[in-house]
Order: sequence, then C-alpha cells, then structure tokens
Amino acid sequence: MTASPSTETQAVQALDSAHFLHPFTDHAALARKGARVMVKAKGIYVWDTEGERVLDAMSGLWCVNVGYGRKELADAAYQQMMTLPFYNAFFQTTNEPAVRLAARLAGLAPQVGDCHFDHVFYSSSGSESNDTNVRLVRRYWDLMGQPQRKVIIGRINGYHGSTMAGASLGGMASMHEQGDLPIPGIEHIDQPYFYDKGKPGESEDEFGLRAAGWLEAKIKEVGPQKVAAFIAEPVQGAGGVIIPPSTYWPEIQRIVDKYGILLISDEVICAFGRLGHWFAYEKFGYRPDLITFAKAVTSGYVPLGGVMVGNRVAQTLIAKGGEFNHGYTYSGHPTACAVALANLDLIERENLVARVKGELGSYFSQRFSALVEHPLVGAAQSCGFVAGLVLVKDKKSKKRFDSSVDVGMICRRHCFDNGLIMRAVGDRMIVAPPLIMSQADIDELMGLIRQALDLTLAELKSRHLF
Ligand code: PXG
Repeated sequence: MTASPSTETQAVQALDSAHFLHPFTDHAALARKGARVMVKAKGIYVWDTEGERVLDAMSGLWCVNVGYGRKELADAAYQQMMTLPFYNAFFQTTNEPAVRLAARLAGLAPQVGDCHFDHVFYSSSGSESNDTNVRLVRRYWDLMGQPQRKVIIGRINGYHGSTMAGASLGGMASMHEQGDLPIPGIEHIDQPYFYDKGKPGESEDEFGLRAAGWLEAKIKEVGPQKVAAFIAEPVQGAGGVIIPPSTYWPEIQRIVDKYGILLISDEVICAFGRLGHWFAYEKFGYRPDLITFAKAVTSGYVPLGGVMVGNRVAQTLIAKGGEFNHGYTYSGHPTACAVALANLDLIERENLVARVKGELGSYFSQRFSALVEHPLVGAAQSCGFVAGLVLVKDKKSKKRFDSSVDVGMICRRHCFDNGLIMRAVGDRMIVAPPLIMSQADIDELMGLIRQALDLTLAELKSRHLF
C-alpha cells in the first residue's frame, strides 16, 4: 500500500471517519490511520483507490463464493428490480423468486435418516437468522408442551452473529464483555481445538470424543429437561477455522439424540460449496433440525439469510402453531431471492461444489498443509476451501507467542501491505478463498502467504521476539 494516499483518497478517508462507524472497529485508531478505500473487484481480486490490487483470500467476508464481477447476478437483480423490486410476504401474499428459492434450497439439502428439509424461513443476515432460531426453538418446545426447555448451548469462540441473540449464542468473550451478554438462557461449552486442548499422548480421535463429552456434561449440569437446543458451526470460522476431529460430530449426534434436544447447524460460512457440499452437515454425517444460512447464498452480492427448518420443527409449527409472531420486512425479498437463484445456477453450472470436493480441493489442501514446514507455523489444516494455521514461537514445544506480541496482526499487516487479504484470529491466520480459484490462483495465493510469513518472521527476529 502506498505510504501517502492521493488527495482524493484522503478526502474519502476524512468523510469516512467523520460519518461512518464501522463494524468491529476501533474508530479512533482507524481515524488516525485512514481506511483503505476499495473501489472495484473482479474474479478473485479487489482494487483500492491507489490502484493497488489484492488477492481476496477471504471472499469478501466468507461470502463471494462465485468471485467478483459476475454479470449474471447483476442481470438477475436488474430484471427483478424492474419487475417487482420488493413486496412483503406478511399478509397472505408471496412472490415467485422467494417460492422458487425455498423449493430449490429444500432440494439441495440432502435427507440423512429422518432429517428432512422442506421449509425455509427468510431473513437478511446470519445474525437475524439465529434470532429466528431462538424464536423457533422456544416456540417448538412450547408447542410440544415442554415450555421449561429454554436453554440453548453454544460453544466458546463460536460465532453466530452480532445481535443480542447472535452474540449471546456465540462464545466470543470480547463481545460478551460489552453489553451484559449473554442474555439469560444461553450456556457455552469449550471448542474442539485439538492443537490447543489435546492432552499429551491423546490422539485426535480420543480428543474428539472428550470434546463432544463436554456437551453431555453441560446438559447434565443444566438439567436435561431444561435444555432446548445445541448450536454449532460445522467448522468454526470466525473462531479461527477450528476443524473438529472426525469423532466429534457423530458423538454430538449421539448426545443430542439421547436427550432429545434440537440441533442447529450454523452453516453461514460452511454451506454452498465451501466444504465441498451444498450443506456441511452432509460432510460430517449429522442430522440437524435447523440450518442457519446467509452470505454465499447470494455470494454476498445482496444481503439474504435464512433458516432451513427441518420437518420435526416445521410440522409442529404448521400443525399446532397457529400464527408464528415473528418475521422481518425483508423475509422473502424478491430481488435478494432472484440473485440467490442466479447464484445457485452459477455454482451448479460451474461445478464449484464438485471442484472443491475433488481435485482442486485436494490440491488446495496439499499446498496449504505444506505451510507447516515454515519455521513459524505450528499446524496448518484445511477443510474444503477454508483453512487455518497457527503461528508459534517454538514448533517442538508448541510454545505460543505472548498475546501482547499480537503476532496475528503483524502477519495480517504484511499480508495487507503485500497484495493479500488473510484474516488473523489471535495467533491463527485463516483463509476462505472464492471457489472459482484455479490451480494457478492457488499457487499465487500460497506464494503470497509464504511471503507474508517470511516478512513476519523477519520482523519478529528484528524485534528479538523469535
Ligand atoms: N453465523 C456464522 C457462522 C457466521 O460466520 C454469522 C452467523 C452472522 O452473520 P451476519 O450476516 O449477521 O454477519 C456469521 C458471520 C470474521 C467475521 O471476522 C465473520 C462473520 C461476520 C463478520 C466477521 O471472521 N460471520
């Protein structure tokens, strides 16, 4: 990035700090530095006002699965806006894109055992969708004559959004600190992070069973009759790309079955091809009752989210529920749904799900896991097109950097200054690139990551921190 931006850029930066309160941002610090102003994007790249190009290995924010600049999506939005840009679905009306999308999504969610999805409830984001989940879960148990089942169990470092319910279901300590969260009725168990929490001599599979056991312990602690649901991401995304051991999900399924509680699979990041499946529960073989989706359903081109409502909940709600007093102005937004349909067409036509599951995913995984050879990298793993590595001070002893070093932020700065967008979560560096990446794009990405790691190592050495 150029040291001193143009006067035009500086003018935008000044307006930005005068008026725009950014999400998850230290506003005073940003005002001192000035935000980078992004102006255009194409394929896997984004450009700023200074003409600098960056490879966007985070797909916007885990969402631009089909890449940037897809005319088909702009055309779909234009057509729908000129026909019926918006109409509500509250008062006995519907619209064709919302109906077609619901049916299409139902068709894409595979039936596993008695787990079957015929219905969709729409929102405009992942956070709203998880608020909907809380409403649905509580309504379900009321209708089942068990209104005492109110408690929802989530996980430490899980991310389920930023509304009161979303932030509460999530397990981010920094979010809970602000605003007296979580709200009552939400409990958390620890995350299945083997590198961090595995005991010496314990195998990954043994650890997976132990980590799932924390759910059973929490259910017993709360009282099985009070627990309504467990919510989790198939692979924790914002928590640092924590890929669970293969034993974890089957054991979670056994436990939720044993206690009859609902299972919510928050697939806001993991669905729509990211893990090589339309929906991620299929990959891990579990049977959710509710699935949260958002982001890549439209590849982020317009906001849309929702909940896939499994038959256990949907049938009860429909048969016994009467009016469900919940919904959003934009539930079933025709333009958003039309863009989603065009996006699903693109994913299908370009075989993106199969590409991630097949050769390209294997190539990505092989190249990413090779990063473990770098002196700074303690472990590097991927699952489909999400990947995370941990930066360590000493590989042998697994010694980590002191949090005051903020090693992830050092690495992120070197990425950002050298043409790569990669996220830092504590001492973990993570990527979730667009699914359209070619083998050559993957090679370029890996080269940029290595370069950033080398620059980070050089800086740490020069500061006598390594
Ligand atoms: N669930 C999951 C699993 C998510 O990843 C949400 C819900 C909330 O979605 P909305 O659309 O309300 O933002 C998310 C969002 C990050 C980051 O820094 C991740 C998300 C959002 C913002 C930042 O990795 N995920």
